[in-house]
Amino acid sequence: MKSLYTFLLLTVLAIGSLSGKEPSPADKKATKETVYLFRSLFRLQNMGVMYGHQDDLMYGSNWWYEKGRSDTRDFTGDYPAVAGFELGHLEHGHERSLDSVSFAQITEQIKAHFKRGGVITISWHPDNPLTMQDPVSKTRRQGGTAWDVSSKDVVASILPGGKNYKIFSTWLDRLATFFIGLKDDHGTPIPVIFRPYHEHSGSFFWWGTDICTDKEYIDLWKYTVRYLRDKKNIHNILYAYNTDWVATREQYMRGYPGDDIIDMLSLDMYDRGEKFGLELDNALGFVIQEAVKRSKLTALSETGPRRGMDNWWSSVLLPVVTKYPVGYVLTWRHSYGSRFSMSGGSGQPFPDDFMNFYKSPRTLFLKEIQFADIYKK
Ligand code: BMA
Repeated sequence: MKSLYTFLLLTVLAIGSLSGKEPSPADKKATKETVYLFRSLFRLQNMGVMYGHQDDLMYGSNWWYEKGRSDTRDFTGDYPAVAGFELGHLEHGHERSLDSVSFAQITEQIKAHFKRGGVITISWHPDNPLTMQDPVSKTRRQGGTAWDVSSKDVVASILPGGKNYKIFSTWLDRLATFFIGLKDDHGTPIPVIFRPYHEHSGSFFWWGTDICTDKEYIDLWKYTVRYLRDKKNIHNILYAYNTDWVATREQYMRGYPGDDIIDMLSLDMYDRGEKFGLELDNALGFVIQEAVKRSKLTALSETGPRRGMDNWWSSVLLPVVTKYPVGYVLTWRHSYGSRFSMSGGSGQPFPDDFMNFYKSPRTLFLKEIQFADIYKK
């Protein structure tokens, strides 16, 4: 069943690449491979939904960095199509992330996943550049971190003219160095999807909706993209706009930085109860419609199962995400040492029902997208 589907997929992809009317990344100077990635993803999102997993290549709840290992592959026999990585604490020039993952090893795994023809997505939970300087706030829970929402002045303070402008520019310099370092063995820059300042509709990060004004949020985005793209000449990044739970289109679009900045419209929604299916359906409805209208990519960039539910993957997630052209759905990290894995503590990295999701002809894992040669056509 899956191979017939793959054949059809390839046929449609081939027709798509001949039609000549294809959408392009916001960055007019995007590298050839980045343009191909954008177009491949654009076509693939009509074919099926890719599976993505955060830190899949770095660790699982009971193993730590074994090159080539992956919870998804251990369980299904295939890697996820999309591999997620996190850059929090790279801004300080540290060797390891806020989750203790080595940035050198992240770079290594990004190269490996690119070589296999997989998609790479990157999140960033930067510390709070304002409150981290205050010794008193550092004593509070989450003080000085991305989750420190004790001051509403932080975004204004890092924009041009603000007192933390210099510090934040240094942080962006470090990000730039990291992105520039993402090259394959031939020196080709590796395209990545970067999703900073995520879950803007919530107010649990210092860039959240009640912590800064919409204008400040938009300015932060514009400043960041122009810094990396125009000042640092980095052209291997696709930028993803993202919110947490939203009920209306207006709520979703609040703070949207513009079509000249953004390549992907994405949504994060975790299952917290029975209404999830309907709420996700509603939100994806307008998010996808906006994306299609603007010729942008789409993703359910973070989601996770309802506690105690055995058949969540096949009965809740799959029916909704296959109703719309959703590019990928990503579930979050299996944090090392945690007693409860996604399968509720059974010792497996996923519940049995994950196999139904994997086997569906509408889901795409690495082998299926390898056929599409996403960086070459
Ligand atoms: C969060 C949690 C944190 C983690 C952060 C960045 O949602 O998983 O434990 O530090 O993501 O990966």
